[in-house]
Amino acid sequence: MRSGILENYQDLLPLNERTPGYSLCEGSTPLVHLRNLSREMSIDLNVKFEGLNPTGSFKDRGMVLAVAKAVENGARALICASTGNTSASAAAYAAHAGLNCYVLLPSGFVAKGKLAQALIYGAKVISITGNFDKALELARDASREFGLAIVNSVNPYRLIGQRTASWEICDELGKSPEWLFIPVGNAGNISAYYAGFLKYRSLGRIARIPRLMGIQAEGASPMVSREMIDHPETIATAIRIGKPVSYTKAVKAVRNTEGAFISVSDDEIMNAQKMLAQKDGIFAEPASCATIAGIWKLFLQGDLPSGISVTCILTGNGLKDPEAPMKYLPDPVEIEGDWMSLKEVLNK
Ligand code: AN7
Repeated sequence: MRSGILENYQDLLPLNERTPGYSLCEGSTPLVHLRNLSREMSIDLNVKFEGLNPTGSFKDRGMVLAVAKAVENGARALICASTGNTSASAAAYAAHAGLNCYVLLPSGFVAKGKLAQALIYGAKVISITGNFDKALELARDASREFGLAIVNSVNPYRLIGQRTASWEICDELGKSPEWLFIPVGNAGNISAYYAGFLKYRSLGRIARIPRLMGIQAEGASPMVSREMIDHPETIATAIRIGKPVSYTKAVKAVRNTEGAFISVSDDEIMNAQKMLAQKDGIFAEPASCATIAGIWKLFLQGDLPSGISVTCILTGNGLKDPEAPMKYLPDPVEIEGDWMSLKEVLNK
């Protein structure tokens, strides 16, 4: 039977005999070689498709550990704020562990699939006016006042669990990639990858840490402008975040690896999403496609060295948010259901 990250990386995670061994078979996601985009940009481009985790995003890696540790420490209920994916994951693992779960969402800015997930897994969903940053502030207050275990990335176990993705990449490649592109919202995941690579280097499993390229949406790019933003805006709602909790850690991760923070426009993100799907057959959500937009942008500017090995983290599944691409994709061709009508279309 397949196992999850707690079993696969038990030696590198803070587990003990009282930690429940939860698993929805998270992790072990495929590293897919993009044959067409690799050729076009003259690089060796692999994507880590985190959208194939149990709830469709990378959040499951940190969540399984955070929930296991919460139960180990006697928690009865969880709380989180979310742009969507964290809430879907928290709700699923709460169900798995038999806990109640409260989620705070920015009203009107969570993709439909993610909202459906939080509801179907049985979380108490509370929609607030205001953005994610406000929701997180409220969730932290509620966690203190009501003794609820907070499972946002302010919970250290979340980022520790997320390190496992960096380890899987190195285990599979037998070394680290030269460059790594990753979308940045709350800046937790990029910090987790950095910590994961540092750990593997200290164990002698890799020689070098990749250059970390953090990609943000233009309207929500506090890491690029180096100042917090009160009103973040982007079609990539997953990363519609103005005040990243892990700001300082992320700055260090990028500085120490000679990487960079780059912003891309919503148009560039949506073009990249279509390009990834139509050239290489992978449907990732807009926030994830910010990475492809970032690589493409560097390529067009002539700033992407040819021949380098690049891994790109596709953090979430495109199916979570079909409405975003459907805003600009053409409607299907509608015909009468008869042979003559079909022939007419196929002859065109
Ligand atoms: C698909 O679910 O913050 O920089 O509340 O869903 O670690 O925040 C989601 C973030 C990238 C950014 N890609 O990661 C939430 C939430 C996807 C995401 C990010 C998110 P961080």
